[in-house]
Amino acid sequence: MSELRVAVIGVGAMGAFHVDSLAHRVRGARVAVVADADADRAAGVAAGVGARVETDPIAAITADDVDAVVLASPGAAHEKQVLACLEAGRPVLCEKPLTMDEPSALAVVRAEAATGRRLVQVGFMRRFDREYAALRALVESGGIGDPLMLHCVHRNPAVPEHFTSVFAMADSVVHEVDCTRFLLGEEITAVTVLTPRASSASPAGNADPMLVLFETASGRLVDVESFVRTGVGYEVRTELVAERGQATIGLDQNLVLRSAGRWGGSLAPDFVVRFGQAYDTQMQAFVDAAARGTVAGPGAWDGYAAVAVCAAGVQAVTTGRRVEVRLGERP
Ligand code: ISE
Repeated sequence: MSELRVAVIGVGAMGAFHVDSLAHRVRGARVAVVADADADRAAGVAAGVGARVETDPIAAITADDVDAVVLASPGAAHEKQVLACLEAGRPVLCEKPLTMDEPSALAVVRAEAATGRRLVQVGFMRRFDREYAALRALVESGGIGDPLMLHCVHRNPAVPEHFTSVFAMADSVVHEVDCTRFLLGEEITAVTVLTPRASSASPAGNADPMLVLFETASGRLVDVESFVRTGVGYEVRTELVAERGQATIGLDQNLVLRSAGRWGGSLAPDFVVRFGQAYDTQMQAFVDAAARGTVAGPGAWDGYAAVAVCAAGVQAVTTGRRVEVRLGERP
């Protein structure tokens, strides 16, 4: 195959970023088709990369001039679109969430298993970030012994009004769910959410910040500070505490400047800046694997587990109780 022909479904901010990545920073692929509910937006993005526009996402997924699919459509559309990719035998990179609830996510896992191939990659891009990859390699090497705890900080400078505590669980904390599973190599079994005094910027009735606690299958603990209206910058830090050492990533020390009697670094303004390299590396891995008719990185089961843990997290934050996670059987 010369160049992998990709259909990008949904070209809001994230989809448009993926189109740019495929067109300018990733090797071996081109954007063949762009589909979006907003036809003008699709036409504008498609024109910039010489792609054609398709108004029906399923028609784009099944088109003859498409080899692989990137889904950056709204989460509620994912289930139908991922199943269409499986039916057509097309590798798909699906942004999170895989689907909107546990039964439908498990149905995707089973549908993929029935094809006998790995075709679904879920967009947990942090796994492709250099620092997360280095931390995972450190854990695997056994260099600092058995991991015991993770301390995570996930802060956004600002978010829109619709970003409730429930939304933050599924949209932000979901990344720590996947990182926990990635770094520790085991499932999360229970979630508890503590809610301190809310920021005055938090919409009424919502908990921002919140402290989320994960328990894992082997008894490790992970705490996550989720604070999406800090008014400061985009900060994602993780400290791993192990038996013979600790390791921290996300210190934002790109450039430490001394000037005018002060010294300091700078914070990324948003996740596309902080994780720009991770998004592009993720896309390159997807393209390389899709050219071989498969996918790389986090798959349907990882997407399902994240949906299940976030559902428990939503229950935990709305009831104030500790909620256990019970995963279905892995095919
Ligand atoms: C956003 O959707 C993301 O996926 C970012 O990685 C996350 O940090 C942010 O909080 C979310 O809103």
